[in-house]
Amino acid sequence: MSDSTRLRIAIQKSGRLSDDSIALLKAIGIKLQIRDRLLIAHSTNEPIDLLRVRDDDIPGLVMDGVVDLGFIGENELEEKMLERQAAKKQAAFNTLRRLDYGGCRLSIAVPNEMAYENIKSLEGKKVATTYPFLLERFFAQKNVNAQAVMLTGSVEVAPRAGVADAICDLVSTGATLEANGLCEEDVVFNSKAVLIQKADALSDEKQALVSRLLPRIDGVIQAKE
Ligand code: PRT
Ligand code: ZN
Repeated sequence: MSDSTRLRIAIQKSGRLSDDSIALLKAIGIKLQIRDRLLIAHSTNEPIDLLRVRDDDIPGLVMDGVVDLGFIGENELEEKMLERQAAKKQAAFNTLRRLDYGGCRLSIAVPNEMAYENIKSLEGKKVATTYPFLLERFFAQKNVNAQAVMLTGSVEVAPRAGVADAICDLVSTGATLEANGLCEEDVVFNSKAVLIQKADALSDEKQALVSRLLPRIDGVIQAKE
Protein backbone atom coordinates (compact mmCIF):
# COMPACT_ATOMS: atom_id res chain seq x y z
CA MET A 1 0.00 0.00 0.00
CA SER A 2 1.05 3.58 -0.52
CA ASP A 3 2.12 5.88 2.31
CA SER A 4 -1.14 7.34 3.66
CA THR A 5 0.62 10.38 5.14
CA ARG A 6 1.42 11.69 1.66
CA LEU A 7 -1.13 13.94 -0.09
CA ARG A 8 -2.56 12.07 -3.08
CA ILE A 9 -3.53 14.12 -6.11
CA ALA A 10 -5.28 12.63 -9.16
CA ILE A 11 -4.26 14.15 -12.47
CA GLN A 12 -5.03 13.31 -16.12
CA LYS A 13 -2.28 11.03 -17.41
CA SER A 14 -2.27 12.26 -20.95
CA GLY A 15 -4.67 14.69 -22.54
CA ARG A 16 -5.69 18.31 -22.71
CA LEU A 17 -5.44 18.95 -18.94
CA SER A 18 -2.17 17.11 -18.25
CA ASP A 19 0.45 19.66 -19.26
CA ASP A 20 -1.28 22.65 -17.67
CA SER A 21 -1.90 20.74 -14.42
CA ILE A 22 1.74 19.62 -14.21
CA ALA A 23 2.90 23.14 -15.10
CA LEU A 24 0.78 24.57 -12.28
CA LEU A 25 2.18 22.11 -9.74
CA LYS A 26 5.71 22.96 -10.85
CA ALA A 27 4.98 26.69 -10.78
CA ILE A 28 3.96 26.43 -7.10
CA GLY A 29 7.29 24.82 -6.29
CA ILE A 30 6.45 21.11 -6.30
CA LYS A 31 9.30 19.10 -7.79
CA LEU A 32 8.04 16.03 -9.64
CA GLN A 33 9.64 12.95 -11.03
CA ILE A 34 7.29 11.73 -13.76
CA ARG A 35 8.01 8.53 -15.66
CA ASP A 36 5.76 8.28 -18.65
CA ARG A 37 4.51 4.74 -18.19
CA LEU A 38 3.95 4.87 -14.44
CA LEU A 39 0.63 5.37 -12.68
CA ILE A 40 2.23 7.04 -9.66
CA ALA A 41 4.61 10.01 -9.64
CA HIS A 42 6.31 11.20 -6.46
CA SER A 43 7.30 14.69 -5.47
CA THR A 44 10.89 14.89 -4.36
CA ASN A 45 10.47 17.96 -2.15
CA GLU A 46 6.92 17.69 -0.69
CA PRO A 47 4.94 14.74 0.77
CA ILE A 48 2.84 14.52 -2.40
CA ASP A 49 2.09 11.64 -4.79
CA LEU A 50 0.33 12.03 -8.13
CA LEU A 51 -2.04 9.36 -9.39
CA ARG A 52 -2.02 9.58 -13.19
CA VAL A 53 -5.31 8.31 -14.65
CA ARG A 54 -7.94 8.95 -17.34
CA ASP A 55 -9.88 12.12 -16.64
CA ASP A 56 -13.14 10.10 -16.52
CA ASP A 57 -11.89 8.36 -13.36
CA ILE A 58 -10.91 11.48 -11.41
CA PRO A 59 -14.34 12.59 -10.06
CA GLY A 60 -15.04 9.09 -8.71
CA LEU A 61 -11.59 8.78 -7.13
CA VAL A 62 -12.18 12.05 -5.23
CA MET A 63 -15.83 11.28 -4.34
CA ASP A 64 -14.86 7.80 -3.08
CA GLY A 65 -12.04 9.37 -1.03
CA VAL A 66 -9.37 7.28 -2.78
CA VAL A 67 -7.37 10.46 -3.47
CA ASP A 68 -7.31 13.73 -1.51
CA LEU A 69 -7.34 16.19 -4.42
CA GLY A 70 -7.97 16.09 -8.17
CA PHE A 71 -7.54 18.32 -11.21
CA ILE A 72 -10.56 17.92 -13.49
CA GLY A 73 -12.72 19.70 -16.07
CA GLU A 74 -16.03 20.92 -14.65
CA ASN A 75 -17.86 19.24 -17.55
CA GLU A 76 -16.58 15.79 -16.52
CA LEU A 77 -17.01 16.55 -12.82
CA GLU A 78 -20.64 17.69 -13.13
CA GLU A 79 -21.55 14.78 -15.44
CA LYS A 80 -20.08 12.20 -13.05
CA MET A 81 -21.76 13.90 -10.08
CA LEU A 82 -25.18 13.64 -11.77
CA GLU A 83 -24.47 10.02 -12.79
CA ARG A 84 -23.51 9.07 -9.24
CA GLN A 85 -26.47 10.91 -7.71
CA ALA A 86 -28.77 8.95 -10.04
CA ALA A 87 -27.10 5.71 -8.89
CA LYS A 88 -27.38 6.84 -5.23
CA LYS A 89 -23.61 6.79 -4.80
CA GLN A 90 -21.55 9.20 -2.70
CA ALA A 91 -21.13 12.32 -4.87
CA ALA A 92 -19.81 14.97 -2.45
CA PHE A 93 -16.60 16.99 -2.93
CA ASN A 94 -15.30 20.52 -2.32
CA THR A 95 -14.10 22.84 -5.07
CA LEU A 96 -10.91 24.54 -3.90
CA ARG A 97 -10.10 26.68 -6.94
CA ARG A 98 -11.42 27.37 -10.45
CA LEU A 99 -8.32 27.41 -12.67
CA ASP A 100 -7.30 29.41 -15.73
CA TYR A 101 -7.05 26.56 -18.24
CA GLY A 102 -9.16 23.81 -19.82
CA GLY A 103 -11.77 26.34 -20.92
CA CYS A 104 -14.49 25.00 -23.23
CA ARG A 105 -18.25 24.82 -23.54
CA LEU A 106 -20.64 21.91 -23.95
CA SER A 107 -22.87 22.95 -26.82
CA ILE A 108 -25.69 21.66 -28.93
CA ALA A 109 -24.89 21.73 -32.65
CA VAL A 110 -27.04 20.77 -35.60
CA PRO A 111 -26.32 20.07 -39.30
CA ASN A 112 -26.06 23.35 -41.27
CA GLU A 113 -29.04 22.36 -43.39
CA MET A 114 -31.34 21.70 -40.42
CA ALA A 115 -33.94 24.38 -39.68
CA TYR A 116 -33.30 25.44 -36.08
CA GLU A 117 -35.11 28.23 -34.29
CA ASN A 118 -34.54 27.40 -30.65
CA ILE A 119 -34.15 24.42 -28.35
CA LYS A 120 -37.80 23.45 -29.01
CA SER A 121 -36.69 22.57 -32.56
CA LEU A 122 -35.18 19.42 -31.01
CA GLU A 123 -38.57 18.13 -29.80
CA GLY A 124 -38.73 14.38 -30.57
CA LYS A 125 -35.16 14.33 -31.95
CA LYS A 126 -32.09 12.27 -31.01
CA VAL A 127 -28.96 14.07 -29.83
CA ALA A 128 -25.62 12.24 -29.66
CA THR A 129 -23.39 13.10 -26.70
CA THR A 130 -20.77 11.85 -24.26
CA TYR A 131 -22.56 13.86 -21.54
CA PRO A 132 -26.10 12.39 -21.33
CA PHE A 133 -26.77 13.54 -17.74
CA LEU A 134 -25.84 17.19 -18.43
CA LEU A 135 -27.83 17.13 -21.67
CA GLU A 136 -30.92 15.52 -20.13
CA ARG A 137 -30.87 18.03 -17.27
CA PHE A 138 -30.78 20.82 -19.88
CA PHE A 139 -33.70 19.28 -21.79
CA ALA A 140 -35.67 18.96 -18.53
CA GLN A 141 -34.96 22.62 -17.61
CA LYS A 142 -36.11 23.75 -21.08
CA ASN A 143 -39.12 21.44 -21.10
CA VAL A 144 -38.04 19.70 -24.29
CA ASN A 145 -38.75 16.05 -25.06
CA ALA A 146 -35.60 14.96 -26.87
CA GLN A 147 -33.47 11.87 -26.46
CA ALA A 148 -29.78 11.83 -25.50
CA VAL A 149 -27.90 9.08 -27.33
CA MET A 150 -24.67 8.13 -25.58
CA LEU A 151 -21.50 7.95 -27.71
CA THR A 152 -18.03 7.90 -26.11
CA GLY A 153 -16.30 9.09 -29.29
CA SER A 154 -16.80 10.42 -32.84
CA VAL A 155 -19.82 12.39 -31.66
CA GLU A 156 -19.36 14.96 -34.45
CA VAL A 157 -20.01 12.38 -37.19
CA ALA A 158 -23.23 11.02 -35.63
CA PRO A 159 -25.65 13.11 -37.75
CA ARG A 160 -23.88 12.20 -41.00
CA ALA A 161 -23.86 8.54 -39.93
CA GLY A 162 -27.60 8.68 -39.34
CA VAL A 163 -27.15 7.88 -35.63
CA ALA A 164 -28.65 11.14 -34.37
CA ASP A 165 -30.26 14.38 -35.58
CA ALA A 166 -27.93 16.67 -33.66
CA ILE A 167 -25.00 16.55 -31.25
CA CYS A 168 -24.01 17.95 -27.87
CA ASP A 169 -20.22 18.10 -27.55
CA LEU A 170 -17.34 20.13 -26.18
CA VAL A 171 -16.29 23.12 -28.27
CA SER A 172 -13.31 25.39 -27.93
CA THR A 173 -12.41 27.02 -31.25
CA GLY A 174 -15.40 25.65 -33.18
CA ALA A 175 -13.14 24.25 -35.92
CA THR A 176 -14.33 20.65 -35.40
CA LEU A 177 -17.98 21.65 -35.77
CA GLU A 178 -17.24 23.65 -38.90
CA ALA A 179 -15.24 20.80 -40.45
CA ASN A 180 -18.22 18.52 -39.93
CA GLY A 181 -20.89 20.84 -41.35
CA LEU A 182 -22.39 21.55 -37.93
CA CYS A 183 -23.63 24.84 -36.50
CA GLU A 184 -23.38 25.68 -32.77
CA GLU A 185 -26.80 26.65 -31.41
CA ASP A 186 -27.10 26.45 -27.61
CA VAL A 187 -24.56 26.34 -24.78
CA VAL A 188 -25.50 23.66 -22.24
CA PHE A 189 -22.57 24.12 -19.84
CA ASN A 190 -19.49 26.35 -19.57
CA SER A 191 -16.40 24.64 -18.21
CA LYS A 192 -12.89 25.21 -16.91
CA ALA A 193 -10.46 23.02 -15.03
CA VAL A 194 -10.92 22.99 -11.26
CA LEU A 195 -9.01 21.69 -8.26
CA ILE A 196 -11.27 19.63 -6.00
CA GLN A 197 -10.85 18.01 -2.60
CA LYS A 198 -12.60 14.98 -1.11
CA ALA A 199 -15.51 15.69 1.24
CA ASP A 200 -14.12 13.84 4.30
CA ALA A 201 -11.67 15.79 6.43
CA LEU A 202 -7.96 15.41 5.72
CA SER A 203 -5.43 14.78 8.50
CA ASP A 204 -4.15 17.99 10.13
CA GLU A 205 -0.80 17.58 8.36
CA LYS A 206 -2.37 17.14 4.92
CA GLN A 207 -4.80 20.03 5.46
CA ALA A 208 -1.92 22.25 6.52
CA LEU A 209 -0.08 21.34 3.32
CA VAL A 210 -3.16 22.13 1.19
CA SER A 211 -3.53 25.47 3.01
CA ARG A 212 0.07 26.26 2.16
CA LEU A 213 -0.40 25.38 -1.54
CA LEU A 214 -3.59 27.33 -2.26
CA PRO A 215 -2.15 30.87 -1.84
CA ARG A 216 0.67 29.85 -4.18
CA ILE A 217 -1.89 28.76 -6.79
CA ASP A 218 -3.64 32.12 -6.38
CA GLY A 219 -0.30 33.86 -6.86
CA VAL A 220 0.49 31.96 -10.06
CA ILE A 221 -2.96 32.67 -11.53
CA GLN A 222 -2.82 36.37 -10.58
CA ALA A 223 0.66 36.74 -12.08
CA LYS A 224 -0.70 35.53 -15.44
CA GLU A 225 -3.70 37.90 -15.46
O1 PRT B 1 -7.87 9.80 -22.17
P1 PRT B 1 -8.73 10.64 -21.29
O2 PRT B 1 -10.07 10.03 -21.01
O3 PRT B 1 -8.00 11.08 -20.05
O4 PRT B 1 -8.96 12.00 -22.10
P2 PRT B 1 -10.20 12.49 -22.98
O5 PRT B 1 -9.92 12.18 -24.39
O6 PRT B 1 -11.50 12.07 -22.38
O7 PRT B 1 -10.16 14.06 -22.70
P3 PRT B 1 -9.35 15.25 -23.39
O8 PRT B 1 -7.91 15.17 -23.00
O9 PRT B 1 -9.68 15.39 -24.84
O10 PRT B 1 -10.05 16.48 -22.65
C1 PRT B 1 -9.95 16.63 -21.27
C2 PRT B 1 -10.73 17.85 -20.85
O11 PRT B 1 -10.21 19.01 -21.53
C3 PRT B 1 -12.20 17.88 -21.20
O12 PRT B 1 -13.01 17.10 -20.33
C4 PRT B 1 -12.51 19.38 -21.08
O13 PRT B 1 -12.70 19.72 -19.73
C5 PRT B 1 -11.21 20.03 -21.57
N1 PRT B 1 -11.31 20.56 -22.97
C6 PRT B 1 -11.07 21.85 -23.31
C7 PRT B 1 -11.65 19.89 -24.08
C8 PRT B 1 -11.63 20.81 -25.14
N2 PRT B 1 -11.25 22.02 -24.64
C9 PRT B 1 -11.93 20.38 -26.49
N3 PRT B 1 -11.93 21.19 -27.41
N4 PRT B 1 -11.96 18.60 -24.32
C10 PRT B 1 -12.22 18.19 -25.56
N5 PRT B 1 -12.23 19.01 -26.65
C11 PRT B 1 -12.51 18.37 -27.98
C12 PRT B 1 -14.00 18.24 -28.29
O14 PRT B 1 -14.53 17.06 -27.73
C13 PRT B 1 -14.02 18.20 -29.82
O15 PRT B 1 -13.72 16.92 -30.30
O16 PRT B 1 -11.97 19.11 -29.04
C14 PRT B 1 -12.85 19.12 -30.15
C15 PRT B 1 -13.39 20.50 -30.38
O17 PRT B 1 -12.36 21.44 -30.38
P4 PRT B 1 -12.46 22.72 -31.34
O18 PRT B 1 -11.30 23.57 -30.97
O19 PRT B 1 -12.37 22.19 -32.75
O20 PRT B 1 -13.78 23.41 -31.06
ZN1 ZN C 1 -11.83 11.03 -20.79
